[in-house]
Amino acid sequence: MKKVAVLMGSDSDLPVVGKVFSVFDELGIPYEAHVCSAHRTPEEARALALNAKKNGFGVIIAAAGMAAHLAGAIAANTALPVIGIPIKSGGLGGIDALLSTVQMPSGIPVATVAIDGAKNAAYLAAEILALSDEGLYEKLLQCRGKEKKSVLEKDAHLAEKYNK
Ligand code: RP5
Repeated sequence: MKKVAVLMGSDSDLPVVGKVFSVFDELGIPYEAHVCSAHRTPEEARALALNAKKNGFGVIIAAAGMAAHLAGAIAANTALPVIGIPIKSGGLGGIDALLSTVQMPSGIPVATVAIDGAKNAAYLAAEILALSDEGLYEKLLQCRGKEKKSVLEKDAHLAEKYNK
């Protein structure tokens, strides 16, 4: 299976980005994590993107806050799918990062998840890898099944408590 590169603009993003690792560990998806910044380490970010395909990556996740250009800067240097996670940081509650990540010019897409939406970034990356991996696709269906079971249990619990 191809690996996922999980990039974050700062280690201060780790409390959110860590949720990606939990999902990947559960699904058995190989990944590498790096701190790299579009603004503070632009050469390193560019090199990671340029070399990602030959280094065995199939998808890149890029998380950043504030003027969040990391996902876009990565997408500018690779045609691998790039998923952006806008991180809530600074004074604008993540809206700044959301708009910076999502508003890409045509031809250079970044699939942007919700502010701090690390879990969905992980599941979307898994879905992309599952296009060529039936076993992973089955695992994703099982995850959906667990989500469904959990909601049905919560509904039953609520009904038992309130619906007299
Ligand atoms: C962004 O600036 C990072 O992704 C982080 O969300 C934010 C703040 O970074 P630090 O000042 O905490 O390193 O580039």
